[in-house]
Amino acid sequence: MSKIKLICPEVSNMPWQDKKEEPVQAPIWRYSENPIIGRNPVKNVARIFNSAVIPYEGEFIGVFRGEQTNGIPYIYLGRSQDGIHWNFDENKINFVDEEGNAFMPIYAYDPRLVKVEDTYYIIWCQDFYGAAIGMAKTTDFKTFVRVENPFLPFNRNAVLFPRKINDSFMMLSRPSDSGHTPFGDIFVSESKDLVYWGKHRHVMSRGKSWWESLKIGGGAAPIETSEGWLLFYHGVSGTCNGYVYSIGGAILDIDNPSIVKYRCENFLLTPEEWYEERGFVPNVVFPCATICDSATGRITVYYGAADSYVGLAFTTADEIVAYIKEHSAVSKDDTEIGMR
Ligand code: BMA
Repeated sequence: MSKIKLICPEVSNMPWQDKKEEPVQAPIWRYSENPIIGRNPVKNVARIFNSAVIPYEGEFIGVFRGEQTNGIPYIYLGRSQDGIHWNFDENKINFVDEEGNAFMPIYAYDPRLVKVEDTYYIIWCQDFYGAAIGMAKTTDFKTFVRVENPFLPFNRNAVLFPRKINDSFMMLSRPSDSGHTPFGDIFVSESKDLVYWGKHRHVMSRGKSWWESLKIGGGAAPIETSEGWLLFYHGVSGTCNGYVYSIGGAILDIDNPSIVKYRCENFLLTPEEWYEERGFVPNVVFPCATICDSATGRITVYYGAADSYVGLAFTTADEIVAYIKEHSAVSKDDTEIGMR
């Protein structure tokens, strides 16, 4: 039994591999068979990465960033019995408007998939006179209805919380510019109806640690735990040879997630393996989803690698929370409510 409680369903068939004996820097270890999705996984799709999955009807379903052979990213649906081996639809997801008319974005990337109450929400980056956040909902993974774009441009990185907080939907996002933004902090916004978003609060600044000193962005949907919201996010370092993306961890206040309780000054995962260091964009690990099992406290992280592959990494609630607390370094910017 884990000491730290995960407040989520039991998922006894989630992908899992025990920790190996050799020392790892942090309490999170890679799947030995990574990457789980290789090149050219679907007709007309050269690479799948930065993708999100969720348990569904005893199996797993996911929304995948598919880089088409014309170079334009779209979102593809995939299904899996074990969360490791995936079958993808050959056609990209067809989004419709409330009336059922086709309503496709020009491009779509970095999807997150979050269940709130009985509805599944997809949140991604798309064109809205510049890079901005798109959102759609589904209850059956057959019809995908786009809802209002939550934010003005520019913003390329958003993820919903898996439940309402104080009766409001909550969304993390990272306002940006239209390019490969050389700055960026995480903010949280709330909405009663998923149409009007407001009460914007600052959550975390880019870090003092050099691995996250350029910008940060929300990664997987926050995980509800007995210590607060466990957030796996990405942090970027701007080296003389380009950006390096690592995975970081923080714990946000359960009732007011603009307050950071603990923030790990060390990265949890940084590019080390060939599939993370070598690819379309080298040196990228980019988390977009987790699967958790409340019975065991196990957590599996899905991350994009080098903008080319999908990898898995594992941890437990006890190990990750203890590590984040042990190495926590929060600044005033993180610990205040974030209102000016
Ligand atoms: C970011 C996003 C991610 C990508 C990363 C590294 O700006 O576009 O999709 O993984 O850059 O290229």
